[in-house]
Amino acid sequence: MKISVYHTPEETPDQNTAACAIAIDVLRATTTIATALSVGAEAVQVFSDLNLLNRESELWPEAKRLRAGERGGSKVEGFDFGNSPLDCTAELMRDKRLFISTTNGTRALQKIQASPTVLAAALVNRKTVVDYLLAQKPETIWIVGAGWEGAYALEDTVCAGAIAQEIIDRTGVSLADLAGNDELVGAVALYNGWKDNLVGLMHHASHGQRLVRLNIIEDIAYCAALDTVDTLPIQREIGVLVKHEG
Ligand code: 3SL
Repeated sequence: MKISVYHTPEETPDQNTAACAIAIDVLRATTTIATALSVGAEAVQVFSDLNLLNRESELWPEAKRLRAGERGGSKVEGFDFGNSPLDCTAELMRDKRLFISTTNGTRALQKIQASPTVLAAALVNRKTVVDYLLAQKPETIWIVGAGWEGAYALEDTVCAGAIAQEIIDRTGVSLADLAGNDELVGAVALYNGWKDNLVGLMHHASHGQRLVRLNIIEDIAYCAALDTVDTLPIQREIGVLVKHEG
């Protein structure tokens, strides 16, 4: 098993050679997707384009759909939700399809959607991701951070490191054997430096600071928690993620 980390969709090679590709947007898209599926959403369908989301979701029965749209951290006017995992209650989500478009996270998922296996990871569901990887043992794994508009994001890298460190702890594989590129080594070092203060790291992150400016504080603590959501989103068809039933 070799893991390579790409910090942004832009850095990710166009020629996809990974057996398993994992998108991470800790703040907040992949945290929201995992949470929505954990409380009973039927599926989450991702779009980078808001107009396309509107057109596709119109084809779905009204009582069975919800629309989430986020740009720049804020809810897009006319949508049911922005991108807060705390809005994902069982009462609202059960048996609904969540159509979602966010600034960066849904783009990361689209970048890797041609992979044989596509997963969505966050700190909250780190353990379910590692359980899956250890059971399936894909030979090459790409972890793709959503970043922010093409730039590096601390919170996505720390999550990549958390996944890799858990694999090292549970299997005894060496970092040298696991690392597919230098970015993975850096991600593990970042995680080990901050694992006892992940909330603190979120506040150093530029997107964490953006959310604070928007007064979105509770989401940061929720997104920084490790292993609190027992759900692995896996792509069932292009752009459609469902809960993996292990
Ligand atoms: O960039 C994204 O995709 C979002 O997750 C950003 S936000 O956390 O909703 O502001």
